[in-house]
Amino acid sequence: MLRTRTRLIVAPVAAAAVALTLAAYQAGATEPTDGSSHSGAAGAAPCLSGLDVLIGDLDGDSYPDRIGNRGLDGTKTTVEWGNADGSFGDKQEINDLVGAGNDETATAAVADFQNDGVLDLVVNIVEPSGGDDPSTARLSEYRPGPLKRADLSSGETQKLDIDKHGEVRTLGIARYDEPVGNPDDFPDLVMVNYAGDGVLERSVRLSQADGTPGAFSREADDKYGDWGTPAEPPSMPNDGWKQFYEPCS
Ligand SMILES: [Ca+2]
Ligand SMILES: [Ca+2]
Ligand SMILES: [Ca+2]
Repeated sequence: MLRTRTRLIVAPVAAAAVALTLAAYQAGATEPTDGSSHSGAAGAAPCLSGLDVLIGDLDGDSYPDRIGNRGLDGTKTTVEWGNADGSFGDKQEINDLVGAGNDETATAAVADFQNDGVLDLVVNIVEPSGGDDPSTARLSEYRPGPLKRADLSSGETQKLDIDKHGEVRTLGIARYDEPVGNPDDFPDLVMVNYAGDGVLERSVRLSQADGTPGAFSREADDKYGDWGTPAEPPSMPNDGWKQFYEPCS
């Protein structure tokens, strides 16, 4: 009789243990298989490997990817997709990934703009004019991650006006105090545009309340903008990543 009672008690406990294990497994296995939807489960926070390489998940598969930014001006961005074993795939140029034409230049800024644990992309594609007048960008977009590996597209792409006052030459992130209200922890955008007639302008786009890059603001540009010439260009902050991310341990 005692033995039977024991078995009756043990059985539900064992079933509960199995259920708990399954729930824990399911909670950890939330990464999407096609990289096209938000995982909801953030991987490790992005971190810096040296000055010009950011390690973080860009496609939402939970494995860290390697984003290169040689020169820290957004003109030589590269992506190496991370594998499950911690290794990285071949280095791919931003121009190829976003489908820029032979005569076009893709400029990019990668950061976790809304701090949800997945990296996001700001990209501008323009065919440089080479003349006195600036060209109009073919595309200026904010692409919240996760991004598709094939073409860095996002399911939530938004148009940006970063080409509003000229041709984007360099692009990056920076931390600016908000001109009105409190400073926030969302990366801001900074760029140097060719405005025409030999004038280069540094312009900024401050983050909005949800982290999305905002629109052009005269007030912000009066405070943080600058201008110069190709011979004496306005300075471009190059410590944006350092302002937001710690070195990888
Ligand atoms: Ca990844
Ligand atoms: Ca993000
Ligand atoms: Ca900000």
